[in-house]
Amino acid sequence: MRRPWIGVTVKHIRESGSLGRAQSATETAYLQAVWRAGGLPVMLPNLPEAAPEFAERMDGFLLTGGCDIDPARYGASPHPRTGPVDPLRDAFEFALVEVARAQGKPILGICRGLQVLAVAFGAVLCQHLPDVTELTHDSDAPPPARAHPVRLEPPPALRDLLRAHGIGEVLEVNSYHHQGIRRRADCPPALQPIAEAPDGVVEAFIWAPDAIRALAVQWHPELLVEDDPRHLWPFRWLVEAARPS
Ligand SMILES: [Mn+2]
Repeated sequence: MRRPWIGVTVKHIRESGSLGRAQSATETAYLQAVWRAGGLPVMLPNLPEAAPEFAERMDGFLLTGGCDIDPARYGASPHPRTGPVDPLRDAFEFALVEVARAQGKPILGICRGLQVLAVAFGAVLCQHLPDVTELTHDSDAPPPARAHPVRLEPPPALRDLLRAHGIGEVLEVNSYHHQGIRRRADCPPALQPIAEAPDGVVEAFIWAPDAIRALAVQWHPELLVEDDPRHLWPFRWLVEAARPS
């Protein structure tokens, strides 16, 4: 059986010694997790005009972590702690979500990827969670540290998958974000929250117009997989949903 092609989004980095020219890169852990879950990871450059062709040729998408989204995308002015932003990456990823949605291709969003999906569906993000909660979401503990638990409320369509991975109602996760969806009521109506931190921050949601077409998590499962293979479950969801039927 051929592995589904999973398009993985990338960030821009400026490596010293390259005269400040931007390079396209993503963390290897994402690519390895996609492979380990049975997918063929393919890195996608931030070319907004190419989004329709990627949507057609890939079987599914992984929106990776990274910088803050330009708050203009959700009609807000920047908080002093927001930024720097990457307008080209924003343009590409928002275009990609639109065309992937239209084509019914499954999307997994991680960290910034959750936020991109939420904003694409109309959410307004909390731009700096430390202003509004005592819980540490912007942890500086290196992987595989856990920062806080999440309480899962999976829909029936995810229950078998979670059971197969030995995951119950509570999952200890890492947390490397300072923005997010403050509470359930801030989730756009099209999105169903499926995990919440003890302070009410939305830590995961699905978009399921019929079957689940998007899954998003605010934590970084790719950094936990090696320590605890149960964390592969979001990648397994993506690869199975991406399998050409
Ligand atoms: Mn968190």
